[in-house]
Amino acid sequence: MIFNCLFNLFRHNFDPVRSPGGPFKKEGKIDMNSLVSMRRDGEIVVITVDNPPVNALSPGVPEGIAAAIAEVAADETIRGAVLIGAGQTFIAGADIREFGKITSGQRREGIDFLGVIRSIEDCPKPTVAAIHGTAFGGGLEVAMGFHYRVAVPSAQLGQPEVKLGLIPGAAGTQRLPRLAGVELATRMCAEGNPIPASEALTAGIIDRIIEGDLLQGAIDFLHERLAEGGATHKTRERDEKLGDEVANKAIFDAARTQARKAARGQMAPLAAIEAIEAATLRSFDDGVAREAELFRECLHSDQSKSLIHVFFGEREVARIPDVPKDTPQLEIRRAAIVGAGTMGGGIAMNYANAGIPVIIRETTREALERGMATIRRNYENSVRRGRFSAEVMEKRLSLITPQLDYDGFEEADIITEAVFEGMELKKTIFGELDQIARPGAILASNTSTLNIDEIAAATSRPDFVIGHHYFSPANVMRLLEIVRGTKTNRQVIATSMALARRLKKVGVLVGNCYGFVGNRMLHEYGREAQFLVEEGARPQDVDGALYNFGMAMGPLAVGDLAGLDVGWRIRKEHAHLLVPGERQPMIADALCEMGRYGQKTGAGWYRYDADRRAIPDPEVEALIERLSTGAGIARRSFTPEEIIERTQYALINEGAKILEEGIALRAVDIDIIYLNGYGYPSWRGGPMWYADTIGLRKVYDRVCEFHDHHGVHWTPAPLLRQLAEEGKSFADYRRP
Ligand code: 3H9
Repeated sequence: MIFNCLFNLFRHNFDPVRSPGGPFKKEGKIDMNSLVSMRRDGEIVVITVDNPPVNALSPGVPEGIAAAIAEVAADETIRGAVLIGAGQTFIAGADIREFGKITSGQRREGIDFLGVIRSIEDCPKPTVAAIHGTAFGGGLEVAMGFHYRVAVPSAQLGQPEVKLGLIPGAAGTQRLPRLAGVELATRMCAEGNPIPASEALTAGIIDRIIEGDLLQGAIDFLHERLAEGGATHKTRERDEKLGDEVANKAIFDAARTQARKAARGQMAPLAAIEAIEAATLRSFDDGVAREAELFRECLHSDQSKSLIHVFFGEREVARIPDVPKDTPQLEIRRAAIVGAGTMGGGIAMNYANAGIPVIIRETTREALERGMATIRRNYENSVRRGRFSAEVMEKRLSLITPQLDYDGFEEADIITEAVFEGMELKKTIFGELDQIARPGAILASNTSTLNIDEIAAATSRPDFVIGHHYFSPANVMRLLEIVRGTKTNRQVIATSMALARRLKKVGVLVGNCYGFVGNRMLHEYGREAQFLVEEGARPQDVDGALYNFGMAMGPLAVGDLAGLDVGWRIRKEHAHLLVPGERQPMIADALCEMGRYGQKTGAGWYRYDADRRAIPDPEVEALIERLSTGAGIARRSFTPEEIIERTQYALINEGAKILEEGIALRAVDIDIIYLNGYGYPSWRGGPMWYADTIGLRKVYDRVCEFHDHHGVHWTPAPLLRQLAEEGKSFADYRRP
């Protein structure tokens, strides 16, 4: 059944005459259907796609375009056509929601994209695609079927399918190299990043940049072509840019090496390269057939389903049931930060990058100068890597005012505290801020674990206190965990979510508990990694298994990077919360007692060479063996699968508790946190989605086995048990 749908998706025999609805006239324009219309402009017609918000190729759009083109071909009084998108954009691609319907078998009829585009290309009269906003994915593929393309200077063109675990599936891998050449097409399809109109012009993807009115410019361009004889260039018949085998081999080899590094573990980038390689080695039709096979493999993969889940998840997290979109927001024009350490400096850079002036305060001149020097060094590195100019750097630096006092804090619309993770210190600072800040200013804490209500209680305005938990390095990591206190005002939440977008972050709202969502789960994950080491796995076995699973780094190596002393200090502060008799890991504290804090001291779980490469250390292995044997722990070796189950299921079990308690609004919120803050592989969709792909029954059964074997810290989450018994998934779950 599914195969049939996909077969339909790629069949070549599209018949526009049979497209649904049939055209009808309305006020001088002909509606091909409700999504595509056509109007006369003298001897030419303008075809408009109007499918808000992004003119995706939902069912009806391709059919409508093809029906309009059929009309152009058949009507002797029409000499050519322009296609344009209504609203903010040209066509941003296939309708991503349709893919899930196909793979789940919900939709039987596929859209014949290939046939539609071929019918456009075969139109005997010249056609022009007029591009503004984005021509992405299927949108660019449709445009490449037109005989000419023009665009406004701000337009972006791209084949971003790999970001959804797919490859172009409407002959994009076959037409793009014919227009842009093999190297650029390979880069665009394998990496998925868009290019601006100027680059598209140089590469030959578009024929002209239109300054001013796009539609008029496109109509003028069409008239010029008609005056020259009205040639109809078919992209599929061009081969002058397909290169030679030797040069192409070097391009594909380099692209494969890059894809294996930059998109480790992902199949789509390699499939995209293979499809373009087919374009260079086979006929157009055979290349299209190979593209279709590869597209189908990608479409049905767990990787694509996961990445599509991530695409919609990143948008879903912005929806907060009791903070509707129209909640009034506070204006953020000026910011201030307490603390110029690693976090404070990174946060200040975020504000400056967004053009918001920010004051940064430290208590000693030495710490302030050190903080500013780090900020400058980070910016200089970006300039060196060509990310922006020295002028931009100076502009951003000029927005950051370093100082030793609270002068000017009374004018700030938001003040973020980013000091040492200690409750007493934070309470003192919030007490001071309460005296200084103007009424209506947001007071945010960058705490990574502490009780936001207790911090808020140190002020007379707990409704204006909120957690803004940034991730290190704060100027790079996309996640902002926004922690809602019991009394936090809805306007403060709405403003924080909007601010996250302005700072180019993904804001995820979470509830208040120790460690919130991310670090509370991390605690279980990191602890299990250490237990595995105590039970006989070597640090490199644990880190290696998780790296191969797709994590950016293994948990022990992350500890070394972040500094083992950070966790050590937090554990000491919270020692009173430990449950007597519950097993606690021993090794990290022992390493700290030896002065092995991680990379910063040249040694932690590993030894580090001058290039910061981790080297397994026999001294650590001896320490582990001595302490674990001394504690009576039986030691054995572990397979990578066991390591993954123990660590991932620890994350998932805690995630289920967090979900049931309402600390996270939805399972997808947890996924987005892990993907953007903890180096979780996007193609696995996040820990909760990963659990769904395994099946909650299996996860629950293993958690029960671990509980029997390892004790109370593996107590199964009631929600995990409930969903497993009901045969449901985390994605289905909505809190009553
Ligand atoms: C493809 O084309 C395959 C082909 O080769 C054909 C194969 C046969 N479909 O991001 P925003 C929704 S694969 C459905 O917030 P922005 C989005 O969910 C596709 N819905 O706006 C959101 O909904 P809501 C290749 C889509 O201005 C709303 O539109 N194309 C699609 O920040 C606004 O989106 C892509 O991968 C879609 N294609 O950014 C492009 N696109 O309001 C993916 C968006 O309910 N899209 N929506 O939350 C984007 O990159 C950005 O959305 C875009 C606009 C840059 C276009």
